[in-house]
Amino acid sequence: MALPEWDGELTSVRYDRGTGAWFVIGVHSTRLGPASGGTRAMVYPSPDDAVADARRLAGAMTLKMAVAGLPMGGGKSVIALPAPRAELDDATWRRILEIHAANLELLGGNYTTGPDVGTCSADMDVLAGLTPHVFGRSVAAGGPGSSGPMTALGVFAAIRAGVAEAGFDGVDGLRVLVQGLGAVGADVARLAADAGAKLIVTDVDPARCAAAADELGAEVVDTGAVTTRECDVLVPCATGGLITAEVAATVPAAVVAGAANNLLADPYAAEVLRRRGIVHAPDFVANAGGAIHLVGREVLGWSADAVADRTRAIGDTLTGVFADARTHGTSTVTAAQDLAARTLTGEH
Ligand code: HCI
Repeated sequence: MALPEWDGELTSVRYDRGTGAWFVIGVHSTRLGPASGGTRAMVYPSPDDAVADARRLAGAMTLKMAVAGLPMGGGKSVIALPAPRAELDDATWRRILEIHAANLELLGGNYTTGPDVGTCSADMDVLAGLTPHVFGRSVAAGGPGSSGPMTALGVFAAIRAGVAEAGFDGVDGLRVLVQGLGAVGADVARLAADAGAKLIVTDVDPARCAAAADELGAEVVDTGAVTTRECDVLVPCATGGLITAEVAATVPAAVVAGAANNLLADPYAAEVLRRRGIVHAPDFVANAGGAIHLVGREVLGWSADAVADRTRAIGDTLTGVFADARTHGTSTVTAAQDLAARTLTGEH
């Protein structure tokens, strides 16, 4: 395997012959506290891709925690599955969680996991029976439950801040295109519809689109149209990598603000968006509501109301990031990275 340079602290990689799964944990930084970030379980083209994804996602978690003011470092787990999760039998999935829990135990609390793409609160309940280094158990099991609603609330605050920065007078009447109607995207769509947006939606699952059309009056478009359909606000809530430099140069939106981690396929895309005057809410700022929920409830002892208040404050953080970017003539990603760096180096 090629070993490109990485600025993180540790990567653990394990292959299990019995299940055919690869287990990767990227511990990017423990500078502000124990590393933390979810467990992503999906099929990858190769184990190298899984390692690269875990490292990139772990790095984003470090920035997310720093900007959100949470006393945690950044990490992420990736389980590269031998087949899509829906095709795995229960015993195989259980065995996969057992091996993951054993890896978490080996890291001894320097990394705590939680749910991410491909895992849910019920999986955290299983892990929590095997290791204490788990956030996000179900409410029934004594945990704080899904982080989806708080992630969505924070993304909606980011949309509002982005819309204001772009010179619009609120979300009412704007064309808001939501890509991905999973736990987060479906909630964001609901919040946008309640605020009077003209909703446009797309998802790989036609049933989810039909539900959004029914319940929210959304217009449904083809998944392929997401970067070419004209809209005011593009809200990516599927997996990352949507915005390549080429897409950044052509996407017909005024604001880009969503939940997907690692939205930019190419860091240069942020600069392309800036030059086109497109307001871009960096993913690691906009989608921090989930981390605020888990760390707020489980580490800091915050009430649900306090978590919601801190999550809504993502809008104010972004307003500051947009102003910094304008002042210094940088992309919003650079401005948000600088904000994180000031916390990480102890400068305020
Ligand atoms: C994320 O924001 O991508 C994951 C949130 C999270 C935060 C802390 C532990 C697990 C997951």
